[in-house]
Amino acid sequence: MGLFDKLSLWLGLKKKEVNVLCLGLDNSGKTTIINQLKPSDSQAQDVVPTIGFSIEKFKTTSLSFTVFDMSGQGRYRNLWEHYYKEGQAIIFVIDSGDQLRMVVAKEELDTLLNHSDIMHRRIPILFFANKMDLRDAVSAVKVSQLLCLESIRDKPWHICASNAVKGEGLQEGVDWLQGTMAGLILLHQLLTHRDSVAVVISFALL
Ligand SMILES: Nc1nc2c(ncn2[C@@H]2O[C@H](COP(=O)(O)OP(=O)(O)O)[C@@H](O)[C@H]2O)c(=O)[nH]1
Ligand SMILES: [Mg+2]
Repeated sequence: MGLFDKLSLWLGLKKKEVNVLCLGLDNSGKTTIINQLKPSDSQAQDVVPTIGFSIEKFKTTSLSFTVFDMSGQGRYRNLWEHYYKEGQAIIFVIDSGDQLRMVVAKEELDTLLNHSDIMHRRIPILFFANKMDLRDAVSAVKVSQLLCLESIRDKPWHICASNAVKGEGLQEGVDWLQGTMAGLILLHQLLTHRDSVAVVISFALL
């Protein structure tokens, strides 16, 4: 069973599908990460090649990943933006060894954060400072500084150093995403069932 299937089991999400957007520049390691997260016993993948830009879609039992390469595709942006509304969590992957393109990664992140379908939502963002094994790789703290992550105040976010080829660092990220999503789901349930929760608490206090 893969990491994300364990996560969905733990959350009791057997039937519900959670949409995770996996974003980042091309070559940052997104496909490698998603492959590592897939259940080891079901490597079936549904890759949808699209002329001009690429969207990969992977499905596990209850999680649906949509993967975009964000660079070099500005002119296709309006075609994939409509996936933003559906996303309930974001995994943003950075090539820590590619300092030259870190500026481009920051621009893409800023564009994403300022998008009307993302801006006002408390959608959790997990950053992978990937390719930590490369000699030129900068630390996760440095990546966080270069991307100005401290300025993200209205969304839960977390950054993990990772080596996707070896699968290192991925579990830590998944653990964080698991905890954060569970907290958000609980909060949502508490708010939507406010009245019944109040009744239960009143009875408990009697
Ligand atoms: N050294 C190293 N190479 C990696 C790592 N993650 C991915 N790669 C390699 O980087 C290249 C691009 O990876 P890929 O997953 O296709 O990137 P994508 O374009 O973001 O989907 C491939 O050759 C991967 O094997 C990593 O953590 N360390
Ligand atoms: Mg890819």
